[in-house]
Amino acid sequence: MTSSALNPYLDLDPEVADALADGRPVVALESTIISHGMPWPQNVATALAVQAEVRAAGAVPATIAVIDGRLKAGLTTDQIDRLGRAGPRVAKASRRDLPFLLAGCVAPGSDPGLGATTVAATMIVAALAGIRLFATGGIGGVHRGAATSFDVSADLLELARTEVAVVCAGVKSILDIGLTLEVLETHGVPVIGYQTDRLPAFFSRDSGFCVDYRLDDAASIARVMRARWSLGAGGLASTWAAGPQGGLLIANPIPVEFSMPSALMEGAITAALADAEAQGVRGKRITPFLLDRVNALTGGHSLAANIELVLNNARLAAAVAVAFSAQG
Ligand code: PSU
Ligand code: MN
Repeated sequence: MTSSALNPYLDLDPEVADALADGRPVVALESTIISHGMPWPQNVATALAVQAEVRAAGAVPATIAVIDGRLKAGLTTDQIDRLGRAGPRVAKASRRDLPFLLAGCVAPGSDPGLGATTVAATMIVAALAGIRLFATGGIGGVHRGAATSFDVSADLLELARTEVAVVCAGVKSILDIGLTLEVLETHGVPVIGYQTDRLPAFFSRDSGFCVDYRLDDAASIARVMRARWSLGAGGLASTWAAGPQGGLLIANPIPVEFSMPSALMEGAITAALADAEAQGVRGKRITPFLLDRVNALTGGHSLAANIELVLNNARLAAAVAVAFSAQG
């Protein structure tokens, strides 16, 4: 690990540091999906396979987490194994949790020093490191019933402020997809459909909602990223648009051969939501709870689909990172 001059709490893996210094493509990967999004041992196998997929597509993977109280961009296989085996004992770390973990505080019921970064926290660390592309499965969003629960994921606010492009498989219908799109619009976050006019819904290729723009190739997405981030550069624009421009959401539909019937998933999601309600699950526990219940209720079929869509997103993120570097 190379302690980074960029931030006193950040360690860059040497391979990641070299690639960034040379302007070569790097793709950030999150770790909540490892500790809280999938069961062991599939979580570790998937995390390693996703890294391999990024490499095969010509970019360097940088899996992000908090290890022993340090922000890491690029993990060893042993560190990924630790995050996977400890599972829910790893603190789920979003924006608000990072300061505690870095200051050595231990969350109740959690292993000391370890943090599995959500989309929001992974974006923060990627931006600190200078990584522009990030591949995940699904983002957090506006929960169903948010009108009374106020449960809106910090992922959406991070997309509004941090300059990282996030490749996902759309928005999972454990969330209110329409309200999630409204919040993204309010905060000026571009939503791109890769080779589709429709926002995908994670396990299925069509949520019934449209995206802002359909783009059919990686180079076009990279050009939109450059244009977005040029708007914060100052000059005349500084009176109204200077400063960080926020991220972009790139929605990549699950390959058709792995997609799941919406009706089947909808049944499992409705049952999972009812279980959460009955057990009074709220706050940061609700997303991992729902993911776990949906997996259990679909007999592992959804896990297989989840793995495939993450691999697919890693490939697209790497292709966009390659195009982005080539345009630099
Ligand atoms: N949705 C998934 N899989 C996941 C997550 C969401 O299909 O693993 C994780 C991501 O790390 C995301 C986080 O950033 O859950 C959102 O949590 P919350 O809703 O508490 O913000
Ligand atoms: Mn929440």
